Amino acid sequence: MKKGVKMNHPPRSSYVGSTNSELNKWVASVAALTQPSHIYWCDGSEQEYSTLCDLMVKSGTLKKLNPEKRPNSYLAWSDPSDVARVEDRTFICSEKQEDAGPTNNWTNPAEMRTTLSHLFEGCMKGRTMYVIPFCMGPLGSPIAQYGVEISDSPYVVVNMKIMTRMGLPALDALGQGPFVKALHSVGMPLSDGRPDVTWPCNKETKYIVHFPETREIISFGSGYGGNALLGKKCFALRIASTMGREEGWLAEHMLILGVENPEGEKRYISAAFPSACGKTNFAMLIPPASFEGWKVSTIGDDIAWIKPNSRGDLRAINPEAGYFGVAPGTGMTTNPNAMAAVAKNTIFTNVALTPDGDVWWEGMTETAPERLTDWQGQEWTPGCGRPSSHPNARFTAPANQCPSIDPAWEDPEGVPLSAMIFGGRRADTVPLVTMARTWEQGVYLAASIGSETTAAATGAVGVVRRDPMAMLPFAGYNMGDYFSHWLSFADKNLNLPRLFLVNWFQKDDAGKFLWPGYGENMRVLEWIFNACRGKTEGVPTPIGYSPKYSDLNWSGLDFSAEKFNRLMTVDKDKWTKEMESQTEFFQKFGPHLPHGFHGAQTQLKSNFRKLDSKVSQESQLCL
Ligand code: TSX
Ligand code: MN
Repeated sequence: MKKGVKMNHPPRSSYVGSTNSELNKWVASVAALTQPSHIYWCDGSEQEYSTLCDLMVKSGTLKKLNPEKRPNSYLAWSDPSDVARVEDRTFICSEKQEDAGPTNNWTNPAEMRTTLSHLFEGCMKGRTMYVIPFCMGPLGSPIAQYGVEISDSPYVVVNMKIMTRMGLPALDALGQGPFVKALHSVGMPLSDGRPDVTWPCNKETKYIVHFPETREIISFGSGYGGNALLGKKCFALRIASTMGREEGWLAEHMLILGVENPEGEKRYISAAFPSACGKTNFAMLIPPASFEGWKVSTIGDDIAWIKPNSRGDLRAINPEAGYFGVAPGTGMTTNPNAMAAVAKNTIFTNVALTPDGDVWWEGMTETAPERLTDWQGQEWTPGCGRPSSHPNARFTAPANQCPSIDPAWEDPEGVPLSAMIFGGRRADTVPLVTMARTWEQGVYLAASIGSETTAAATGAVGVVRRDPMAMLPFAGYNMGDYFSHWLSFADKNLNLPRLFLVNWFQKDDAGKFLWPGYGENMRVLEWIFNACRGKTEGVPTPIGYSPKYSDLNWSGLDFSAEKFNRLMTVDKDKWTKEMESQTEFFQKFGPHLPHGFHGAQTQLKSNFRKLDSKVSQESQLCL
């Protein structure tokens, strides 16, 4: 036996096959197509996790970190060409193109299946095919859903162990029931004894494909993040959003947090933000010292599944069991809870290695270590002009290691939502916080959120890239129909949460952030907590209700009424342009755009006519 083959030998399965005949049939057919050397059924045990990590340490995929600095933790460096989700290679293959909508790539499903079956033929040669049963959501929860990923990547197995309820308990709970088929290959067969590389992937060909009608996912060519950990974006957002539309629930790109006041009253709030707005930071917010007795707790940092219960409450679960968070920018000043969560039992990907076997990334500490090995294995010093970590470097950490984890985070019934927040990254126009008047207005404003582009992303600076509900890359069906699905919740006699719009990112004329953000967002969160309980009125503005300066608790922060009023301004001229730009964006949905959106915009325009901008600003200035 050749050396390379032996290194790739899998651990011994604790079981082979399942009682689910559909699953057994599928595994057999995939094995016949992909021709792996071994088939391994994952049991999800700690022992299996350790064995696979050891295997990857031997093959060079992982480095074991210093157990004194970072117990039971590992570092992976990916291929430089395989560092992020590939949106232009992501497809929604519904029978009709119209059902994928104008914001998704579409290919006819039969045609796509032909393409993929050629790519998958023999694509696991020389590798082990792992069968990974998993549950999204607490095991046995009425809101949870099951999936099985077949993958030829042991890195996927150990990440799925952290990110989902994976292995025998999930398989047992699945029983004979239905499951989402999620097929993944790194797309690099080891034919004829070809040696492996430390990060196998296919540099030429990548496909991230969803078949919403048959609830299947097929991913080829990438081993990274959302391209490969198929329970997350592919299942919990794209496939689940189509399930939710059919079944009357929502799969959303939202964090979920709990807020408790000093009197012990508690509410749960979800929040949707586009990428690079600090969702994980907000989910793990630590109130300023002056907020004595207030507690913020974390249920989830990325995805919420929201389902009405029999009493008409919207109950939310976090379908995930871990955090797959962006490392750069995460540090003791920005997010101490996340730093505690990644202190042990964590897989790091594309961050730098310290000489003493720990990890480092930009923003982890104020001053960089004198010497590092960067994410590409090169020597690195603070002055060398390159970042030590890839900007999209990640940690994979168990959710329950976060000190702010909410006691109810695994409640199978979910937590009841009192408010939903929508935010974007806007230098002006969108105020710090407003509460929508109605569900319809809130849904319209949520569909209008977006972030201003930075030079890095597109070259054009200051152009708003709309990202409705932060779901643009994650809707598994026509986004116009998605808006209608959201609006339909108003007709169901539910206890609907109040909807809020926030913007932490306004800038002054010199380009400086006007709002300190981070923990200081607690001041806004307190107002939201009170507003959704009807404990504070707010001042009417054309786009909803906003707090007066005196409605916020300013203790411990030197922040003037003048600055606050600037952050709260709803400028008529800016909003006239804003609504024109919104209209232009929504035009692409054609006949799929709900009538309610025309109504919402007509209403907004009439509000601006009625409430002259000067009057509304003066009313806000009543201190
Ligand atoms: O996560 C962020 N949040 C939410 C926190 C709960 N970030 C980081 C975004 C990138 C991931 C923020 N950045 C936030 C914010 O509220 N606000 C800003 C903008 C900002 C940046 C630096 C400062 C202030 C605001 N610095 C000082 O005020 C010193
Ligand atoms: Mn996300």
